[in-house]
Amino acid sequence: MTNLSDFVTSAFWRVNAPDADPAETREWLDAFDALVRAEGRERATFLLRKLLEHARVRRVPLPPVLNTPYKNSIALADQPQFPGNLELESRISSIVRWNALAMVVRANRAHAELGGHIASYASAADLFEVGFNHFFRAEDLVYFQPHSAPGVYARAYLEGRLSEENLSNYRRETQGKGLSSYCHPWLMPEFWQFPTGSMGLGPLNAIYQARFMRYLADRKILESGKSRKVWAFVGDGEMDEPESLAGLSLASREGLDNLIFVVNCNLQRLDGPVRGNGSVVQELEGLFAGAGWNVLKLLWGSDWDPLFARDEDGVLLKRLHETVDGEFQTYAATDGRFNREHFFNKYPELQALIADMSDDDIDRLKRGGHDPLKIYAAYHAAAKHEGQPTVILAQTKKGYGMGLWGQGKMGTHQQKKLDDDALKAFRDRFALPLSDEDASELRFYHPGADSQEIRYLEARRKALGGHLPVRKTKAEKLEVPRLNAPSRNQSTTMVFVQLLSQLLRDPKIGPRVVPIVADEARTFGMQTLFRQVGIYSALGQLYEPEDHDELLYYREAKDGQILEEGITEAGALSSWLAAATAYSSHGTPMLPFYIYYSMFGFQRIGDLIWAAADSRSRGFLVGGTAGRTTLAGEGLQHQDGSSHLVASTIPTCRAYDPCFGYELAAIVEDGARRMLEGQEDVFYYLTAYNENYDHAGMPPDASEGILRGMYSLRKTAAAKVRLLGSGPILREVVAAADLLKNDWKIDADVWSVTSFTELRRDGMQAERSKRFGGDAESWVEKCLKGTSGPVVAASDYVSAVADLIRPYVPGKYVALGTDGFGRSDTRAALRAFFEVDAKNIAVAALAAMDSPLAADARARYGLDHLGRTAAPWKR
Ligand SMILES: Cc1ncc(C[n+]2csc(CCOP(=O)(O)OP(=O)(O)O)c2C)c(N)n1
Repeated sequence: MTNLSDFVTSAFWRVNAPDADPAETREWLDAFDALVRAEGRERATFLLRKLLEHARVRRVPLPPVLNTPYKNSIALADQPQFPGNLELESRISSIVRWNALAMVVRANRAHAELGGHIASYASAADLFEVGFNHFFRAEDLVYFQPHSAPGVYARAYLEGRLSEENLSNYRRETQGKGLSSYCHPWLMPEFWQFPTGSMGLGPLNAIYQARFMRYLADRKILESGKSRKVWAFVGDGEMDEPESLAGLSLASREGLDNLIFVVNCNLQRLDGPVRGNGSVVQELEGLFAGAGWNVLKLLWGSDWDPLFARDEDGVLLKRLHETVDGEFQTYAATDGRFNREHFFNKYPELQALIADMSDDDIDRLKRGGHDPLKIYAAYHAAAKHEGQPTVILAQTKKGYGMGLWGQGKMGTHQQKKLDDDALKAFRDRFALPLSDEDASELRFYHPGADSQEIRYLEARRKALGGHLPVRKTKAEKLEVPRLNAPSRNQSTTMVFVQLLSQLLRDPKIGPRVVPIVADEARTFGMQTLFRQVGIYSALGQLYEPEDHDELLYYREAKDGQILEEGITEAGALSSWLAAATAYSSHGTPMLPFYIYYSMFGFQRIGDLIWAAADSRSRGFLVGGTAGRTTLAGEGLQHQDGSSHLVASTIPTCRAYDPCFGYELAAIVEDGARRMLEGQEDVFYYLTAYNENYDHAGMPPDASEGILRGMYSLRKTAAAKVRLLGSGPILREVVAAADLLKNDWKIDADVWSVTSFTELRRDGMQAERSKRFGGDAESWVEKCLKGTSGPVVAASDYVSAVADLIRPYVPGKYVALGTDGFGRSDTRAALRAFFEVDAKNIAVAALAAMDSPLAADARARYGLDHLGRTAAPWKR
């Protein structure tokens, strides 16, 4: 049994086996060098490829080719001149570091419950600063690591964009002058652009954002779509999120050279090392390279250059390769002496390499992500790189500069309290002009508007076009056309597709409509759009589609309008988010419609939808094949009975469950108007079903009720019971009213409920108004006023959806729904099973009236056995 270090060493030697004939190797290498010198790198790459192909033919096993040595990708000789003032930049970065730290420690001294992070920004500070001073143009889009937000605030404070009062109210937002914990556009709408607080969403969104910029450029909607960059700062621990990885191949497939990832490889996450027993940098290199990215390793600072230059026999590299991340973390947490003894003294050759260095010199050896010269070189190469997205794997130390109190310490992620000694040590480490008292009182430091530092920083930002992050809240208004509701026998999904076609044909709004699908366009009968507006493809269509001789063939085009994302709901939603916030990110309002299997929306990618709400998205989500009984055959994992419940929890989501085409038309028109004309930060969730039926014309005076959530469909003075229904179950409700009338001579009023969730919000608002002395009446109360009898409601969703309005319903209220697991059967059988068909609703109405006829009805409709069986949600 080998021990761990042997294992790692043997893994290293598998790749770096001993050389059996060094002289022969030398000859080959010399020949290769001569080739590069004489004919250039391109030719060398060509020959290498030929050699690899040949080796394959000869069945010679190939070495792993996706990993390069554990050193910087950019050689010293290729490093560009650093154009800034290093000394000044270092002073600025020290001040930002201090203020960021002071902000967090101050908040926690006053209120220990507030939380916050110091160590993450401490590791990322130089990565951010070089970006701010040299690369982030005002029009670029930057996704920041969320828990590094204090650093971004601290910089904005120097820029005069945030006040001392703001900084003093970090994580205290309810009074209006505080700062958000993380990057939340909802809470700081003029500052943060992209919410990244939920790990993994930032990297995924950044990829689709970069792709959407290409889409806008290729469709000639956005001129600058090609030149602007998207930067995403990502944690190495964060790369474990499936979402972080989900879009990598799309980014390279689409050749997104407007996209730069900077993975902050401080080798630690919250609990401990990201890959204690391995190397996260090497793992990520293989992963990104395999996905087709340009990978730049930024591992070592300038003071390592002479060491590598002298490392002729490769012993330094060998030592680096055999060191696992868990050990690198210990080296970060310890001093020069420890590093000398444990890292360098392992081999005599290595010991010799650092013979002239003191322990302090060793202590000062920087990792690449803390050296502005190396960072500049990597960013410069990334920004120039063409044809591929770039990832920079930047090695840093977590808690950099926090000394004994935090640097490389296992628990450093959570460290938010520092004693006076730690504060003074930090001050000294970064040479901050603060007295002992300033340090222990955690005073913020601003060198003054006229100081060299601020003048420099402002000049840099001016040269790059202005401050960042800045979020725009408004865009041009677009006029929305009137929509006509189709009335023939069809499903609401087909009605929706026709409404979408009307919008697409509108000369003003048409080009701004973005239809998005995740490989379900045919499911929703949207294939007509393939031909009408085309599917976006950066490459156009390089093949003759199989169905080219058909009228509605599968048409891909450079200026295609549909985003056909393939089977990735997370990707499609990210595209939707990019389009739904284009009014802010690009000043170009778009109108995205993402239509998907409703079960795979809120349930599967609910957190992305939550982030979209935080982003102040404007657009439509359309949950197709909706309902637990209307999608008949598909069964348990496909039938959605809960999305409306989740939708109700998202403050900016207006969710509707319409039954008739005219309802859908009114809702889409109103929604588009609110978003494009009224510039309201709302998005709509609509459920669309695939049951065909006739769509009657709109009753007079229904329009207000359709939008507010309910309106009267059938009313008689003699009514003894009031029935409410939504989606296609409204038709069961109408049928139940007929049964009550025909079989039991009982009149019933019928109400179409387009949105239980909007009714609930309105009810809550009225209730609150009353609590504070007002006299508002809820829409439910207004509608039901002057009618009598119990109220019975039913939908194709769990009963909790209809139950949302219980507090506002006068008298007895019975909420029916489709609780339980879905299953496959015919619609009629499923509705009987879930007890939401006409017969069950009629029986529920009679029972709610305490009528003796209920028993007769159960017998007549054959429902008596139900009393002896378990409820649907238990079966
Ligand atoms: C989806 C999600 N899960 C968990 C968290 C909690 N969390 C915040 S930061 C963090 C660790 C981050 O580590 P890493 O990505 O390596 O970044 P670092 O702080 O080390 O730069 C965790 C677990 C979160 N914000 N989002």
